[in-house]
Amino acid sequence: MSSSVSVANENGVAVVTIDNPPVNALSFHVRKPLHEALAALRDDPSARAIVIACAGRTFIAGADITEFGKPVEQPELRAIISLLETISKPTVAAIHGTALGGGLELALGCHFRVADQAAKLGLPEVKLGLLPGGGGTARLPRLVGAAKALGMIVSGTPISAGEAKAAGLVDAVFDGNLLAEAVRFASEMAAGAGPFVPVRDRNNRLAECDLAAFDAKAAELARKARGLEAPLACAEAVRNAITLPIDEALAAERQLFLKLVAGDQSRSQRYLFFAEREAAKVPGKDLQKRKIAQVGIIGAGTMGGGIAMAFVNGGFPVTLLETSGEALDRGLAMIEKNYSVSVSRGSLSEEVKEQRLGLFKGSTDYADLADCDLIIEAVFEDMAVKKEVFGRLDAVAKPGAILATNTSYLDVNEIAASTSRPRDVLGMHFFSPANVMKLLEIVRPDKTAPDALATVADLARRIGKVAVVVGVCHGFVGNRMLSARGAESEFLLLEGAAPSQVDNAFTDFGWPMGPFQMGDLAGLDIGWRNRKARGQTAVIADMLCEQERFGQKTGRGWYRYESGSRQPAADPEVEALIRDKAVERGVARREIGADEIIERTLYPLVNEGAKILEEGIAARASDIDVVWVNGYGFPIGKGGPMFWAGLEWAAKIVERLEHWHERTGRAIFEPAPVLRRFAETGSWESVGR
Ligand code: 3H9
Repeated sequence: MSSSVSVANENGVAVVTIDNPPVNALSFHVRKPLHEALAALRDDPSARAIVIACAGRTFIAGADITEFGKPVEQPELRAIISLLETISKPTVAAIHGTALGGGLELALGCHFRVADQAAKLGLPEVKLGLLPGGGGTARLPRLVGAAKALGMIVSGTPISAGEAKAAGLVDAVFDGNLLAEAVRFASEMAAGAGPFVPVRDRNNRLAECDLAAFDAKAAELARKARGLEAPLACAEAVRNAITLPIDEALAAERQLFLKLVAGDQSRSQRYLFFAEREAAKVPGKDLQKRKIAQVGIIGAGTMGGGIAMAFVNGGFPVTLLETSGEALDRGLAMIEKNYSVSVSRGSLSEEVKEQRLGLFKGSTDYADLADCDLIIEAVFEDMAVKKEVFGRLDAVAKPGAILATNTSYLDVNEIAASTSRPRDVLGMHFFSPANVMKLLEIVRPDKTAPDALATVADLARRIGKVAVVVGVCHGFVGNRMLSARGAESEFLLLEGAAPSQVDNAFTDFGWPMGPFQMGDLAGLDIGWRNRKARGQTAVIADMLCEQERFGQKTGRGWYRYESGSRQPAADPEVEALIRDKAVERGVARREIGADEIIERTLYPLVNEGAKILEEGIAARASDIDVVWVNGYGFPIGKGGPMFWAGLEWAAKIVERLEHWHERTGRAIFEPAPVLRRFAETGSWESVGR
């Protein structure tokens, strides 16, 4: 028997153990021996019951994602589940770690599921642009009801063993030796302790379903899907489970799965799954990490407070430093308010809130940072101010403490050089709100020690961030490319597009919102202040700010917001202002289509990404995609700008960039050599530096 699957007999209970590190995915080399083992045990009288368990850190994490897109090797997962359902002795899945996707579907093929109390169970296929394709959409509703199944399948979020027990997904939860308990449980069932009916034959929960309520919920989910096909297919498949005989529902699920797995959206989302894991592989990741027990944050504004919350939420005590008692009180009050909002929404208990608040220590004295292992400054974005802060840190921080700046644009080499310990200095660029947004750009100056980098990358994962290591340049990866994306915005307006047309082109593409809506949400005054500090101007945005149109917070920006509403309404005043400016500057106005908007915003975005790759600011094209999907809302169904460049056909991008370059003379459109090579080879990997 293959080493991936082994069988042992424990007092008449056959224990089938899958051992396929790291996560026991159902690769072909597992499926084949598993099928053979179950077929043999079905007819083996010495086995009164069967337990399926896994070695290592987890139960089965799903199908082997690397096999998608290749010809399927038999037996398929569905055949194994069908075989399981022909077994006329109790079958029990013993779940520890996570039972995900095809792993949970295999468990649904068993008569019973028992779980360790720390286990999690879910069908996360939707996050890969798929739906459960091993019968999960037909079997899960039979155990937990259609409404609960719909929620689990469309969100892809796993539930705890306790919740699974309450919902009817697992039959018993154990605290202790799971395998021994599972064998005992199976033995009792074999001795007649309870009926054992295949899940496919249990229809009671389905009969309870209110189809009209289900449809209303499904319609609501469809509205939120934003162009993604998988959530809609999930809802359709669960509905089939209610309305069709199970074999028809299973056949329909299969068809939906095959369509999704062959499509660009799932390809993009699977690519992103591996891209995120690749980004985590930072140079020196196997080095001994520095010990981080206490974190210091300088600046208790929106950014500093959010960063502090991110660490506290990850269990780290934080010393929060401000220049004055009032500023500190304001910052701490804001943090408390944020936690209270979570409590009122039911996402946090009062007890956890209190525990978290207990991890904050406020201070106005740099000396209080002396015991911190990592200190992050989140003060005003000004080189002189940053240098002063780092000078003071240099004086008080203990040897080996990592000193980080949260700058969004500034030269981290220069900041590092202003200290006596550049090996300990790096950038940690969080995204607002920092306790929510998953992206962290770890900015690596020339002299940072590899173990400092590895420590921060490891820490990022521990506080739930998706970290990407980037090099030093103005704006790093994300904000530098954002500038390229926005460079044409005002030209588009002057030449004839309304802000809403630009934003609609973006939302039709799959962005959560367009650049003007985004500006209004973030506050137009922020960009205005930055421009003024850098001696820059923006023709229309500056004028809006001069009229105190700062966006949502003042009720007027690129759009108008009626009394406290967040719903943007087109504002004729802004449109008139744009028209006047166009006349003043002699710009002829014309009809501008969505294609042109995409070409003049997203093609430069890709082009800038290519330059970033060429300069080595990002190590991989996939790192750039991870930044854009996690930090800026690039639609996941398109995989990020660099992946999308392949989907969009890079030769066309080059050709259109050349067209706009010729027409405008603007450098933003000059195709990067790396992009040209990508257009020829179809691979960013071959672009070399
Ligand atoms: C499915 O099941 C379809 C079925 O419905 C229908 C079939 C017909 N396959 O995340 P980690 C690798 S779709 C292949 O760092 P963690 C991963 O790339 C599947 N490889 O660990 C990494 O490799 P490397 C539905 C996989 O402890 C290593 O394992 N299931 C798979 O932080 C460690 O991963 C899912 O979507 C896989 N399925 O988290 C679950 N999973 O070391 C996907 C992981 O070379 N997986 N790898 O970079 C996860 O969510 C997390 O990996 C898990 C562990 C929570 C399990």
